[in-house]
Amino acid sequence: MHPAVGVAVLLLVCCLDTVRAGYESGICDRPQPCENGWSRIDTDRCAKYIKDLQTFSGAEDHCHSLGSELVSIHTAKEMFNVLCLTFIPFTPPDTIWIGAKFSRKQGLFTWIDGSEFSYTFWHEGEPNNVNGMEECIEMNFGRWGKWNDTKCSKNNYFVCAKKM
Ligand SMILES: [Ca+2]
Repeated sequence: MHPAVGVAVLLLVCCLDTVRAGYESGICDRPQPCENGWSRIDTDRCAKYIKDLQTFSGAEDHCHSLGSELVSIHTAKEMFNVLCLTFIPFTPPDTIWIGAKFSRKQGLFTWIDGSEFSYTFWHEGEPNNVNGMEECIEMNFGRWGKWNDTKCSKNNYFVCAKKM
């Protein structure tokens, strides 16, 4: 092997491990607080992880009762912040509702808070719309963070967000 290739491989292994170690332990331990148990996810929004099993519409209703909407995600940074709200090290992920739903009228996924749907973090092979029945998006599917389209009648935990 050419020495430069060996160094490149070593660097890759070292740095992937560093990222994984940070992800598994430290980086998620410092949420920026807002108030009353809400955490900052971007410059003008705070979010709250609700560990209550609800259908998509049940989760929507719960968020509305808190003056919020199911969370929308637009950047990798927001994605990471939402993931960290739900993250428990060395534990299999719980799937959670985020605020995206398929619009039959438009033929695409939209955020229910009306913001632009441009960023995605799909699990490999998703969205696959099994039996034409999967119109809501859950995250933490199989792997931390990853998105899956699924039946809106499923029960999941969820994350609400509001401007604060
Ligand atoms: Ca699916």
